[in-house]
Amino acid sequence: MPVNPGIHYQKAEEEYREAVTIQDKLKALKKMMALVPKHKSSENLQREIKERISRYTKILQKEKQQKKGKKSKFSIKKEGAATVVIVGTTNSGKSTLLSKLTNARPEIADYPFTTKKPEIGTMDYEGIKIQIVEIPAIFEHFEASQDGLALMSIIRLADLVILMFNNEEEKRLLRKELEEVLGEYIEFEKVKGLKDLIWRRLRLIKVYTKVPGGKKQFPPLALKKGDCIKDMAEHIHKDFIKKFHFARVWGKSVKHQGIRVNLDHVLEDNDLVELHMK
Ligand SMILES: Nc1nc2c(ncn2[C@@H]2O[C@H](COP(=O)(O)OP(=O)(O)OP(=O)(O)O)[C@@H](O)[C@H]2O)c(=O)[nH]1
Ligand SMILES: [Mg+2]
Repeated sequence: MPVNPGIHYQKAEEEYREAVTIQDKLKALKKMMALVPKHKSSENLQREIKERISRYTKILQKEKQQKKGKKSKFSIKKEGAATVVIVGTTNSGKSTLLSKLTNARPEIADYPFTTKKPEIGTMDYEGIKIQIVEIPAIFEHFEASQDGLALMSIIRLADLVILMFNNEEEKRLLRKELEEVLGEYIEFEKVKGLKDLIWRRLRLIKVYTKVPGGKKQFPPLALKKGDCIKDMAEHIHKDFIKKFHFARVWGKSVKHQGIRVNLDHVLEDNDLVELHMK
C-alpha cells in the first residue's frame, strides 16, 4: 500500500520545508508526526520524522545550554568503569564519604552547604577505577534553583546514586525532589563493605587476562554482568575478533578449570582468561 498521507499532512510538510528557524521546523515536524498515517507502509516515514524531531530537539537543547552557560559550568566528563553520584541533604556526610572512598579532598565542615559545586574523585576497586561525584546538597524545589537543572542532569546520568540523609523527613524530601531523575540507588548506612556493595550494585564484573605462558595481567578489565569473551574485544583491541583463535578460562564460569572456550562464552566475576590468537 502506498503512503497516502492526506492534504493536512502535505501542508505540514510544506511548513517544514519553508521553516527557517529550528523552533518552526520542530513545530511542523510534530504536526507531521501527528498527521502521518500510522500503518505499516508508512513506518519508514514515521521513523524519519522521529529522527528529525530528535535531531532538532538536541540542537535546540544544546543552544539553550550554551546560552545559559550551564554546560561549561558543571558538565562532568565520565571517566572509569562507572560513575557513582553521592546525593543528599546538607550536613549528611557526603564530603566525608567522598574523601573516605576516593583520593578527593573536598572541604568538610559543620556549617550547611559547604559543597557548592560537584566534587569528583576516583575510587579504586581492586584495580578498577570508578568515578565518584558529590553533588551539592539537595533542598526543597531544588530543580528550580539556580544550578538545579545542571545538577539534576548529572544525577540522571549516574550509573548508581548513593542517597545520604540525617532523618526520615530528609529522606522523604530527597525522594520527592529526585523523583524524575533517580534510577539505581542505595541508601547510605554506616556499614562496612560499602565498596563491595557499590561494586555489586553496578552489576560489573572484573576479568583478568593473560597470554599463554605469561602472568595474570593487572589491572583486570571491568565488564558488564552477562558479557562474553566477544564483549572483551572492544576493551582490548579492534582486531581482537579477527585474530582470536580460542581462549582458556579459569574461574566460576567454567566447570572444568582451564577449559577451551569460544567467543560466546559468558564470563563471571574474577575469571581469568588466557587468550590464544592466530
Ligand atoms: N558524628 C558524625 N559526624 C559526621 C559524620 N560524617 C560527617 N560528620 C560531620 O558532619 C559535618 C558535615 O559533614 P560533610 O561531610 O561536610 O557533610 P556534607 O553532606 O558534605 O555537607 P554539605 O556539603 O555542607 O552539604 C562535618 O562536621 C562532619 O565532621 C559521622 O559519620 N558522624
Ligand atoms: Mg559536602
